[in-house]
Amino acid sequence: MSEGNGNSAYGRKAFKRSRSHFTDRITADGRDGRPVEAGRYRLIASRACPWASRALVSRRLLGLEDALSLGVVDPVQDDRSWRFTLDPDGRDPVLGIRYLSEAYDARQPEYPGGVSVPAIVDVPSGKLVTNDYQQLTLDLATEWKALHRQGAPDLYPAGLRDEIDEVMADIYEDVNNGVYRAGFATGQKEYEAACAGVFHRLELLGQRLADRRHLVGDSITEADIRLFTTLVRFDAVYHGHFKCNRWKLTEHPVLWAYARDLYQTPGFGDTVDFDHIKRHYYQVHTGINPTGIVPLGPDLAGWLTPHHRERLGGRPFGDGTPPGPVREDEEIPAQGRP
Ligand SMILES: N[C@@H](CCC(=O)N[C@@H](CS)C(=O)NCC(=O)O)C(=O)O
Repeated sequence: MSEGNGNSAYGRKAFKRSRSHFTDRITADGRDGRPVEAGRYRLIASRACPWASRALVSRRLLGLEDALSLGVVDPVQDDRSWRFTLDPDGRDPVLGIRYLSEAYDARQPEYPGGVSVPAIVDVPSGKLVTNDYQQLTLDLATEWKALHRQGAPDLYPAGLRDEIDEVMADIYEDVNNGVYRAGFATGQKEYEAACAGVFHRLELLGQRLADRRHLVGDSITEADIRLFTTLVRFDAVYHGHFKCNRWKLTEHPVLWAYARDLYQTPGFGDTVDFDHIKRHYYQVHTGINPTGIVPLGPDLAGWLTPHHRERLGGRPFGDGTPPGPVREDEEIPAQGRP
């Protein structure tokens, strides 16, 4: 089970993330019986969830919106987990289901692994295909190429994969998952180790990014997406709710400018809903925040201020171009934006 409602992490001192359960891959050659096909699959995501948000960014950058439709769940789960209460009649308009668990049940009745996002569902059968958040975005970048928009960036270039994988492994361990280990620790020592690890790795990443615009090569890659999805949540939820409070992102000049640069790049900030992020963490993890009170801050205005990272050079989209405007039905409501 993943972190669930936060309470499942208690009863042991260190938080452990379980492995994703369904790992079928949607590929160009359809070797798992799931060929890439426009309109056949639906991505189900929570805008609150950092793992799902990777897929939201990739889908936008690659221009897969028409090929891979999107269902967004309510940021606050109930005891049956993720639900489609943001949609008319509380049903996903394409799948016709009220709970994401229905797609999991259609795949394997009462499977014990827990219901998580991101999830890709096969529309004709209504069955979950994959909730393998680590592989999912790599496949969007490499296997879905035939359906990418013209000018889509190469987010996982063949010649840079070793370096990207290495950077992402450290980011995953110490940053993406490190904040969860700090937040869900129930022992002082475990919390301190995780929290120290978060900031140690962030300092190293800050040094790496001091004189280069992106983490690997000179363009945006999957590594930047994975760091961004944690950084954009940092001050809103990880600093307070998860007690990763040695410093705020806004106090680290390099990482704050790096995060703003990406936030202001089409495909990144236009997927972020700070309202969903805050309500999910503060209302769902009742073990950590029993009152469920959602703080008013932080002030988000800074996200739109100049970052001056162009000075470092780099070509954010390589030989490609930025994505066009967000579809009207996927725009972030005003309360979720700076
Ligand atoms: N699928 C992965 C990672 C994805 C994940 O943890 N997603 C969270 C949201 S951020 C989730 O859906 N958790 C289940 C829940 O909260 O009910 C896992 O099982 O650990």
